[in-house]
This record gives sequence, C-alpha cells and structure tokens, in this order.
Amino acid sequence: MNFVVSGVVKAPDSLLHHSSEFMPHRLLILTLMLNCAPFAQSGVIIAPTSAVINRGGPGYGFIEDTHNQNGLLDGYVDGVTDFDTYIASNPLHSTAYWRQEWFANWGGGRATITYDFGSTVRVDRFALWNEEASGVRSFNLLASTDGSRFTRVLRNAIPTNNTGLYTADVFSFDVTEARYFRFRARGPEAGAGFNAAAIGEIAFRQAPEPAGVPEPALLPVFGLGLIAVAGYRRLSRTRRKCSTDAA
Ligand SMILES: [Ca+2]
Ligand SMILES: [Ca+2]
Repeated sequence: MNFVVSGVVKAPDSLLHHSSEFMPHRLLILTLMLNCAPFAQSGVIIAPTSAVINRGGPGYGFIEDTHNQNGLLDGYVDGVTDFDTYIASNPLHSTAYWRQEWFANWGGGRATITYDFGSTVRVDRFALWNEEASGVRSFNLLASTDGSRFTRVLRNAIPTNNTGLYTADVFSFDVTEARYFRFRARGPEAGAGFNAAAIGEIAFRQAPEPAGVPEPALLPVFGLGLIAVAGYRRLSRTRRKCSTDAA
C-alpha cells in the first residue's frame, strides 16, 4: 500500500509496511512528514504545450519552436527544473533560424501569439529569449482562463536588443491563474536585420506556494493522522485501565 499525494510525495514503503498490528505512531510520523515536506513543484519552469498565431502569420518557421526548447543550448525539464536556478545559469539560445526560431510576416507589423498550457497553471514570471536579428521591440502579455476574455498582466515590456547568442529576459507579474497567455509584440526591434517580429523562446515560472499552507490534497491525510492520534490515546487509556484493574 502506498500513498501518492498530488503526484509528488510518495511515502517510503517502510512506513506503510503491512502489519497485523495497528501502529498509530507510524501514521502520525507519516502525517508529519507529508505536511512538512517541501512542495516539489514550487517555482519550477514550465512551458505551454501549443500555440496559435493570431496576427502576423504564418510568418517563417514554426511557432512551436518558440516553446519546445528547440535552439536552447542547455535545456530544462519542464515542471521539474527550478526556474530561478536555470535562469541564473544564463541559458543561451542559438542564433540559427530554421527549426529554432519563428519570424512573423515581413513588413515590420505586429505579431500576436496565444500560448496554451492545456490546463490552468499558476505563474508569476515570464522568460523571453528575444531573437537576436529581429526580435521584438516591446510587448504586452495577457492571460485568460477560457481563451476568449483576456486580462493584461504585462504592459509595454521592453526586452534586451540582443546580438549573437542570447539569453532570457525575465519579467515578473502578480501571481496569475490562467490556461492561455497572449503575447502581443509591437514589431521588430530598431535596426532589425529582417523587418519582422521574431521570437526565440518563451517559458514561465510556476508560482511558489505560500509558506506554511498545506496543499488541499494533504488535508485528508492530516485528518487520518489526527484519527490515528485519537486512536492511540484511547488505546493507551484502555491499556492503563486494564493494568489498574489487574493490580
Ligand atoms: Ca536568429
Ligand atoms: Ca526556440
């Protein structure tokens, strides 16, 4: 028998070893371990699973190459790698275009992309690898739970005008729960080598859980621990009473 809590914490088998004797103290230890365990997915880097070009398309290349890590010289593990640690390592993106970057239609106009995580995520930072030959001059970022009503989370954000191999700019915003994120670029940067907005790569940080707040999925286990404590106390009282009666 194993407990799997939120797909993250798996109790050691030794703590849940089958036994003919009920051992409430072991359950209590398990409960405390689970409630004190760090949330393994807090602050990790995550990327959308798909994207749609709303404006400026079809452009050149594939929009999926802006969220599938193609072109990153050192990749990350989606949902596992710590965002801040990864960004601090200065992860570089290739300057090559084919199957690594996406360019909007030529003409210098705006480009709008809607990224989709497939389900609701809770994020608070956006990383943009701003393509080095054209890139984007500035952008807005909007969020939506249903894909139709969007709320702006970043306004007139200005990324680095890169040359050569390029790393990510990180933009922070209030913790936002949404499934869709719309990236609105206002054309390429000044002096662009190719007159079209371009994106190297994007990613997000999953917002860390507030300290000291147990995850909802852990609460039933916590309740089990309380029942175990109550049972252990009753058992102790019964044993003491039996000892007194026998004396
Ligand atoms: Ca390039
Ligand atoms: Ca890329």
